Parts: sequence; C-alpha cells; structure tokens
Amino acid sequence: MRVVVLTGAGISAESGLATFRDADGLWEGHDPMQVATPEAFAADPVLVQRFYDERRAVLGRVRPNAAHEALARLEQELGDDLFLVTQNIDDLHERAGSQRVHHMHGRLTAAWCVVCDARHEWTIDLRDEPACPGCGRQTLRPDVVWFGEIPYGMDEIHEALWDADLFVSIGTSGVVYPAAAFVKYAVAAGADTLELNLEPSDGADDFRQSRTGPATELVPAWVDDLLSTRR
Ligand code: BJW
Repeated sequence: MRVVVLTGAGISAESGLATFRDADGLWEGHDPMQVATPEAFAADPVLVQRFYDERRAVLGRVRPNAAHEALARLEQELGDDLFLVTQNIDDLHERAGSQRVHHMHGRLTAAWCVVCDARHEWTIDLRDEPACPGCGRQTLRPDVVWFGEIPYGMDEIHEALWDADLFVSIGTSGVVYPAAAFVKYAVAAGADTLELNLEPSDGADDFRQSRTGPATELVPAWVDDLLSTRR
C-alpha cells in the first residue's frame, strides 16, 4: 500500500511551535502571514530576518512529539511506500527519525543566497547579514517558500499522489495552495483520503473520512490501526 502523508503546522503545535492561523497567531503585533512574503522582505528585511531568526532559535528548545514519532515508525515499516511531504519548515520530523522528508515550503535550517543561488545548512542568525559561504556577498535569506514563489519538489509530489492508495492530511488548515489541492489529486487518482485535525479544515468535505482531535492522539492511533491491518 502506497501512502502519502501531508503535514502542516498543527502537527508541531503540541511541541510548542505556533501555527499560522490560530487565535494567538500574532508575532510582535504582526500577522505572520504578512511577514512571510517577498513583499514584506523587500520592504523590511531586518523585520523578516528577525521573524525567522527567532523561529530558528525556538527550534533548539522544542522536541518532536508523539505524532512525529509515529510517522517515523510508519516509515520504518513502509519504507519507500510512505511519501511524507510537509509544509513545515521545522526539523521535527527528521529529529523524530524520519529520513525521507519532502519540505515543500523549505527549511529553517537552510539559507539561500539570492545572488549565487547556493543553499547552505544554517544554524545562526541571518539578521546581521552574514556573508554567503559560496560567494562572500551579504545576500542570504531563509530557504523558505513565500507566497507567489514555487514550492519545492512539485513533480515528485504529484507523482506520489498519482500513485497513492491512501492520502492522509494532518494538522493543516487547507487554505494554502498547492497543498490544499492535494486531496483533489488523490481522489482523482483513486486514493482513499483521511484528514486528522483538531477541527475540520476548510477542505474537510473533500476527504472520505475526517477525525478530529490533537495530533499526538490521532496520529499514533491511526498508525497503529494501519500497521495492524497489514500484519
Ligand atoms: C492541530 C493542532 C493539533 C492546531 N493537532 N491539528 C487564490 C486562489 C488559489 C490560490 C491562490 C490564490 N491567490 C494566491 C494563490 C496561491 C497562494 C495561496 O495559496 N494563497 C492562499 C492564501 C489563497 N500560494 C502560493 O503562492 C504558493 N505558490 C504557488 O502557488 O506557486 C504556483 C505554483 C504551484 C505549484 C507548481 C507551480 C507553480 C506558495 C505558498 C507558500 C506558503 N508559505 C508559507 C510560509 C512558509 C515559511 C514559513 O513557515 O514562514 O507556508 S505561508 C504558511 O501557510 C506556511 C504554511 O506551511 C502554510 C500552511 O499553513 P498550515 O500548515 O495549514 O497552518 P495553519 O496555521 O493555517 O493551520 C494549522 C492547522 O492545524 C489548523 O487547521 C488547526 O486546526 C490545526 N491544529 N493544533 C492537530 N494539536
């Protein structure tokens, strides 16, 4: 059985990482959605770099939760038959043990030089404009995908969706495209579909089945169910 899992901010919420659209979704008085755009970066690069520097620093203080761990366990059992694609830029899937994570919106732990186009693993602040290790220019930005930019790995993601027997969406509000359309691709490809979320998302009606509750409860229970039916 080929399974595609899409994760969003809700899977990391119980680790202590803020989501984008929940009630307390303000950062220093700014809507995070207004900060995560190329226009915001052009208008106030220091503000945007600080937003990502702070989130990178918080990463060091949080840990993967039971939902990330359950998906790592699922990968151990399914191997290449699991395709895990995340919209999250945190590294909690990897730290839980997942080895094949597709970060469609990039990663906080990478920096991109907009001049020489090199990408570098990154752990320190970008607000002080450090030099690019490749070309020496002070032209690094977080290697993340903002509105109007093209998400990473779309060809591979579409291939996985067309081949999927089951598509599972975890902790995403279903309002940001192209991820919001994955369920429709999966349905068109003949896959079964399941949503796991604290509350039904905007796209919940597109799923054959929807379960509501915290990811740390729903995801381990779903993984147990799936693995027990394979044995
Ligand atoms: C829990 C929980 C718990 C809480 N347990 N659950 C008009 C119509 C259609 C599309 C467009 C349009 N105008 C513009 C567009 C395109 C645009 C778009 O979608 N806009 C919409 C807002 C309308 N999209 C783009 O521009 C994308 N690019 C693009 O389309 O390029 C064209 C192209 C595509 C494909 C091939 C070729 C060309 C790029 C989108 C980039 C999004 N970037 C961000 C920032 C990344 C960096 C960063 O992290 O700062 O990505 S925005 C932000 O939203 C971030 C997230 O990954 C993304 C999704 O958010 P997510 O994960 O869903 O979080 P929340 O907060 O919204 O929801 C949390 C959920 O968790 C909730 O449902 C809770 O209930 C749940 N939850 N606690 C379980 N404990």
